[in-house]
Amino acid sequence: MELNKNNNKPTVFSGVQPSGVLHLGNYLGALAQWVEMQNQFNCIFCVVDYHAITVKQEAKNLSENILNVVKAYLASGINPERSVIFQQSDITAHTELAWILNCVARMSDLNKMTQFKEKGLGKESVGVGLFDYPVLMAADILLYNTDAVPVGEDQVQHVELTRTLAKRFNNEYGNVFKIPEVTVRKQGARIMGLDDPTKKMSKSAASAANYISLLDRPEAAAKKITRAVTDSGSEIKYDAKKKPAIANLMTIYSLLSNTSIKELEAKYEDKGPAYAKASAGKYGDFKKDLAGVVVEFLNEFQIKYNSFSDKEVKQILKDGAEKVRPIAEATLKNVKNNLGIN
Ligand code: ATP
Ligand code: LTN
Repeated sequence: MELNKNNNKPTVFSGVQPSGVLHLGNYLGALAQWVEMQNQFNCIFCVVDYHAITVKQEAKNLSENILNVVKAYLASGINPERSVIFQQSDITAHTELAWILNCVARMSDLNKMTQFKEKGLGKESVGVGLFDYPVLMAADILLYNTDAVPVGEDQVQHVELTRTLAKRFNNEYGNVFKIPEVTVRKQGARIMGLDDPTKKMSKSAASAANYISLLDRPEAAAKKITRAVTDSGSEIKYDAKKKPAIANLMTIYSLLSNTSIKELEAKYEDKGPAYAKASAGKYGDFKKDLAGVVVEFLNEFQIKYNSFSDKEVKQILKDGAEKVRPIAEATLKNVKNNLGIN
């Protein structure tokens, strides 16, 4: 990774919380996008452990989950020789800059965040950290002169807030921050729940039937596909409004098998009604094939995932922190200078 060399490549920064096992939505919306970006950009991928503790975590689970997120990055195809992987809490500049940005952010900025409204608002004991977490995310991004932030659709609003805070700081205290752009995939930016195609696939969903975990036993994942909610009719046609469940399954199928939606529609053109008649239920052929695609993907993913030792992963995190620390510290120094805190 040539972070310190002037190779003129734009910088990409993104992160995942070590708050549980990742699911297919995380992979298709975020990780798969990161893998594609590795050749063109200087990529920095963070394990955002301070974000995870905005919700109570068991200490033992958290330390395991930090290593497991790195294993998921590696199994997805992130190459530590090309991209930097590091742990947020290893670089103290993140929390320092977050405090400074807290003094730039307004309550009204944070009150607009829809994710907080969905996750926290109205609950009895919501931590201040959960409300404030987009500010820490802004600090993560702004420390590295980031050009692009590849995320799923649910994070777009947080990157917009990052842009607002960066511009406000630059205006009020002098130019320090680069203004980052958000990048979301055309397909896969919002994978929906298998049990409810109106809500995004989420590891915090009430039922495990909602998601396919990247560590689900492949046979169990196949069953989840078979049992996934479908729409009325039997046609395999992409229509996100009228047939949201089938559109979601088609998106998963298309991305995992590298087949276009059009090709899928053509492949299953005559199969729906025929299969329905054969009493295996509507969409039977399609779901069976999709289950096969998912099983193949998970088998491959899990072999890679299990091939990395904890020791190896810890070394990757240590090396990563050493590479990014000078960049973060230089930005923080500029920020403090402009504030008059030297
Ligand atoms: P969850 O709500 O599922 O617990 P999260 O959004 O808190 O998850 P993270 O692990 O922090 O999950 O998210 C990592 C990345 O995965 C982010 O870029 C996020 O936008 C993306 N992502 C999460 N869920 C989906 C989804 N259903 N479809 C596409 N991308 C997603
Ligand atoms: N908030 C994000 C995780 C996250 C992140 C970031 C993503 C924290 N810092 C910086 C991109 C860039 C989430 O919950 N998915």
